[in-house]
Amino acid sequence: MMNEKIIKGFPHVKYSRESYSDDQSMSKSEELFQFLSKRRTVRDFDSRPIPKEVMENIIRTAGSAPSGANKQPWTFCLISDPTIKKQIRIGAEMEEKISYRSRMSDTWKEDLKPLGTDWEKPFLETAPYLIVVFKQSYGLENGEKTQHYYVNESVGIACGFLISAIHNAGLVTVTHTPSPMNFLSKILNRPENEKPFLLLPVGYPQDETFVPKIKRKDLSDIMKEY
Ligand code: IYR
Repeated sequence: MMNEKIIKGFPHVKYSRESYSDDQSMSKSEELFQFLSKRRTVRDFDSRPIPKEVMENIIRTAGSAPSGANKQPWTFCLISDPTIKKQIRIGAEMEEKISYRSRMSDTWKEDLKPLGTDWEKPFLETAPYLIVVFKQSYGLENGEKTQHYYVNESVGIACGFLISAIHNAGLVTVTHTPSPMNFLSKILNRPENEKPFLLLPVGYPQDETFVPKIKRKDLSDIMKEY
């Protein structure tokens, strides 16, 4: 069996995949749609701990996303230390307080009203884990700068994988974007090539959690066929 070969001078491995009939494909696609449709952004967390192995698998899944020239320009900081969580909460709430008071427009605040958000972020301490995703604007290999490509697109796609993996493990999250986010680089002591991208608390939802009654757009509104 030839599972490996050299193509244009570079090693390749045989691509293997599950193969499905149209009927199987139909039910697989329907099942994933139904499953991912149940995902909701949750802001009320229980402090019940999560095995670290679960978090490692979730981050491995995010790391399997496609990226520009396969540079994998991301770092996922996994935080469970209560002292660091507290520092992050203080930093985030400091920025959020200013944002809600003076940086965000009236229209923006009006748009957020159905979601019931405000500057207070208790979930940053309640959730057993925080994941801070950093994008690597460029690489640093033995002190040498290397080029990265389509960094925002790549890290955004990886975050999609991450959020799906969190949902798949029966956990919840909220994509929190305190702005500006540079306080996270300082607290986590990240190198200069990394910029904070997204902050996700991860945990179980509180018992009896309510989420906003909002709707997703219909297929006809998001898909245009040619
Ligand atoms: N970053 C703030 C505000 C906020 C902005 C958007 I756009 C949201 O969809 C939700 C919140 C916060 O996290 O509260």
